[in-house]
Amino acid sequence: MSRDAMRELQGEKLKRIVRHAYENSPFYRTRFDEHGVHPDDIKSIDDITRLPFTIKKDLRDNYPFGLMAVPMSDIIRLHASSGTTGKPIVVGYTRQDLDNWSEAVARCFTAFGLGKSDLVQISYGYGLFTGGLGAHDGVQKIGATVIPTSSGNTQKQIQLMQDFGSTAIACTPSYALYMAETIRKMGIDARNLKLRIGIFGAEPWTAEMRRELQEQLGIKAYDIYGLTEISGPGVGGECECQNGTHIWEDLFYPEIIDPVTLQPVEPGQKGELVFTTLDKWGMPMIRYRTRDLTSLNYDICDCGRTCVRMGKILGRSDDMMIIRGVNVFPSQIESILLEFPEYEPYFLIEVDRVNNTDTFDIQVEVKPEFYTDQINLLVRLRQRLTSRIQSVVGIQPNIRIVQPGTIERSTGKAKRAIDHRKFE
Ligand code: DLL
Repeated sequence: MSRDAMRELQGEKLKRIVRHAYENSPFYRTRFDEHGVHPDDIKSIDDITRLPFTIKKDLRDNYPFGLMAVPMSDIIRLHASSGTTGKPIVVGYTRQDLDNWSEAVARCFTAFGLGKSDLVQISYGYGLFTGGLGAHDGVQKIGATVIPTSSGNTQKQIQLMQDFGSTAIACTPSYALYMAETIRKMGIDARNLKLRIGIFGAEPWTAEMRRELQEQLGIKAYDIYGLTEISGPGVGGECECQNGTHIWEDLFYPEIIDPVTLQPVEPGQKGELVFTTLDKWGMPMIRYRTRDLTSLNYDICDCGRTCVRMGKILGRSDDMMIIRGVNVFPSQIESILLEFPEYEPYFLIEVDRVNNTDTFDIQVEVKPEFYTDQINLLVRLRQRLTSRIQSVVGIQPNIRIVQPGTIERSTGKAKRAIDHRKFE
């Protein structure tokens, strides 16, 4: 679709959804009235900037069903996300919403090269988390075979993967890493499995992690992005070019804003991603601030798809830690660690404040073949990692090398950092 035709379509859809939200959700009506904007003011997609933002706190304050814009009898499924603090946020879907969501996921899977003859093992958690059921519906939509294993029970999963001949695996990248490790421990050669495609998302992962997973599992690893508030997985996905994540912008309209001024940034610049759901009726989200930091690229992709591409998620603004005044993202540590063949890709950052100074500890594991009782070798290895992190991040960490297997393996979203500091 040409850019002009897409903007035309987005404008038409925006007008409909804004009117629906205003007329059926007391939350949006009050919010729009307070902001002095009325559905009649929305004439094209350019008018979106006249609308107020919605934030996670709005969902928490209106827990559980306060943002629904249809009678509860039209809601046929609920999902929720617990987040790190406080009450969960709850989302509700009409039948149409579920259809649109599975359409989005199906587009991702098609772009990954999956089809009817694939057997897709879903190792995202099933339940209130959107990963399991969201991916499940997408697999069924493209007519592939779904293997709904959910997460956990790793050895049994791998046994099934071998017995059934799963050709694709959908899980978090950190769980995929743990699976690869378990496959090795079980004495299985990953190259003898039928796996060819990995469908990884729900947490940030770096280019280095992609290389590692592709190598260890003998697959092509694709990124799939999404969030509960906007539907779940499949808001966007990569294509065969693996040069950005296509956002299905006829369903989810993306903007990038400066998180401080809240103004749109120049095209191509980094900032906070904001979404408006153009075709979600149970619980529309208008200009929802995701907290995810990334950029958008409107150049047409070599694959021929015209939908905008999003860069890798650098992290959530919530994940960013300010340590001794310096911004630190766990993904920076992941990239650096993976440059070293001696280290496992597992780590845990711990930050605290002692005598008014921030401490910055990182636990890392050395691969069993490099783990030695020769202290001087480990000390040298530790020094190399310390100075590499210091040169990239700008502050010196205290590296602790721990025994292989010590750092907790994750079957869902990995916990990569703990901040013990108390902020009043
Ligand atoms: O994680 C939905 C999902 C499930 C996406 C399975 C992909 C695969 P939430 O639990 O609400 O929903 O978390 C959403 O996770 O705002 C990002 O910060 C992060 N996230 C999701 N996908 C990616 C990705 C699901 N591909 C939050 N890369 C989002 C980086 C991601 N971060």
